[in-house]
Amino acid sequence: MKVLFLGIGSEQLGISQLASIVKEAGHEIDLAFTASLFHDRFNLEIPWLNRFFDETNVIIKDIIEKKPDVIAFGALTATFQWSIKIIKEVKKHHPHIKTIFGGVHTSAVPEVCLSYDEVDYAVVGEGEQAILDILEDIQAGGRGLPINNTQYLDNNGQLVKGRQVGFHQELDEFPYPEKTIWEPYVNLRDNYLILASRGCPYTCTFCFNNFFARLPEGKRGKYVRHRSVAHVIGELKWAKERYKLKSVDFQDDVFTVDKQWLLEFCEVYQREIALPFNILVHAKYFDEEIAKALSDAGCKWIQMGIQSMDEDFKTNILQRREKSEQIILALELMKKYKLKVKVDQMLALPGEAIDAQEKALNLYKKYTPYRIQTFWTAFLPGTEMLFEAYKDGIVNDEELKRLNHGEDFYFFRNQDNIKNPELVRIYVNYEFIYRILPSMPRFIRERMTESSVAWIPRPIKNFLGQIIDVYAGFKDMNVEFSTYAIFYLKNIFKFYLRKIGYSNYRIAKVYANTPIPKVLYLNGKVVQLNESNTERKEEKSNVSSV
Ligand code: B12
Ligand code: SF4
Repeated sequence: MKVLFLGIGSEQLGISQLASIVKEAGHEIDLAFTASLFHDRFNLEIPWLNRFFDETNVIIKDIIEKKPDVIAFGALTATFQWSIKIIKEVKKHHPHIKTIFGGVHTSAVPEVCLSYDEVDYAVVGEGEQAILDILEDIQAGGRGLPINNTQYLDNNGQLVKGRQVGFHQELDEFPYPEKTIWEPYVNLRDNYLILASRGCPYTCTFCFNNFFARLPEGKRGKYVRHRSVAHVIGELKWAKERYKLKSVDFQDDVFTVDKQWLLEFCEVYQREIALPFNILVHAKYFDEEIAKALSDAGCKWIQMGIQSMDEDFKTNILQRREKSEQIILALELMKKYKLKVKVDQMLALPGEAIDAQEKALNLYKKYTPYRIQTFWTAFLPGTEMLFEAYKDGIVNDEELKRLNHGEDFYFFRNQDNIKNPELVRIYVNYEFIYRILPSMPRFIRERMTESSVAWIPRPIKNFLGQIIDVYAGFKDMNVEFSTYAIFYLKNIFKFYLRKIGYSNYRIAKVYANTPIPKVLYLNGKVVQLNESNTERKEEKSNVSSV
């Protein structure tokens, strides 16, 4: 069958993984992608420029021409409505095309997704087995027995729910993600996205892990799982050769969660890959041995969620258990080992006292990170935080509906949940200080207070804050910034090429046309198998998985 995946704004690792699985099962795979410039659901939001560069209609036309059997999409709350618009148009021309939705938004509110007639299957939770089972079901004529991790409406409009099974335990059993489908659209060389593990030991009330970890019925298995070091290194070796990688971006929720794995990884990575890399950590999983190993291995940037400096609020309401001393220790160690840290700080958390911002500001004055990234609390569907906000009347019925349908969802700029304009004004002042603080000399930093910036008009604060933040990103050689800028430049170039009728320009340059190796897991080690490698083929009967 021809399975076409939809992509928007950036690579989606879930799609890369599913595409490789679907391909290995013998189906044809394809990707329709839009950069969605200036409305990338990531950072930049300039509506009039977005209208100018909008190419949703190009995608729709492309899909109508390609006429796939199946369209598959991994929905985030911010991208859900975009995908609905596409499938509505496509289905007008080809009503027989089946659509499969998965991803965190679908997993949070499957019944909302299925309320759109154009969505045929909603996958809840991990989708590797579910997508294969659905494709089989479609091939057999459709809507047979319930499918695990899947929901759909039968011919009478009745909801059929498959069992929610546990998490896949052996990540090495999956083939390497299919990166090649992104080559025409995404810059894979400058900042290569990869995951070495899945899951998080926490279930913070505002995060998707809050419900995702609890999806399975009965035995769920371990939620935090790692690929073997060899499996990760194998993928990076392949990618290094094919794209001449410049840096690697690990998107694991807490990269340091398994210390033994981490120390082994750092040693092998330094020897075999030796490229700068970025990670995300949690203060509770950070000590001197880890900091040193990361630094020796070439780690450059670390992202650490601090979110709130009110310890009680954090423990009782956010379900985050780290202590302020652990945060301070982590920041000190990062400084000692020259690991550039970018911290996440939340604004307008419901129920958090405003003096928590003052505590955070004092922390950042003393242990100044390279960047303080602010997030206005966004209520994600499926999370306890949204549930509580609804119960407390912070979110009303209409707002709940709009959130669950993914309408008007902004991650960075959401200020809707604070009804008091005076409070918004104070938060805006803190946001401005956080943005500029890392670029200020010490003597100014120490004198900065919320009231000292209150006189600056708000539009100037917004503009200046963004400019200084971007300046700091480039000055500190934050690879995310340069990659983002290059992505925009290349896509604008591509947009104009398309206007003059040329559409074959590829964004990722391929240096060595190495096919993605098949991976064998043999006696606890990963072995790579090429088609020509007959010796290894003979060993196939001894291996535990392919
Ligand atoms: C890497 C990452 C990014 C990267 C890559 C973008 C991407 N879309 O993956 C970058 C940095 C660009 C990014 C940006 C954003 N991100 Co982000 N990001 C992540 C992160 C850390 C990992 C995602 C991932 O690869 N997971 C691993 C894969 C294997 O899991 P998965 O995607 O869930 O896929 C599995 C299942 O969901 C399912 N599945 C997924 N898709 C499909 C499709 C089909 C057809 C099927 C059957 C199944 C299926 O099967 C997959 C395999 O088991 C997650 C947190 C997390 N740990 O998941 C946040 C996360 C996805 N991001 C989030 C958000 C909010 C964003 C932004 C909107 C925020 C922002 N403004 O920065 C933007 C959106 C950009 C965009 N256009 O997509 C939220 C989404 C919450 C929500 N309800 O929508 C998450 C969950 C973090 C959180 N706060 O809770 N992000
Ligand atoms: S520690 Fe981070 S990734 Fe883990 S549940 Fe909390 S916010 Fe989500």
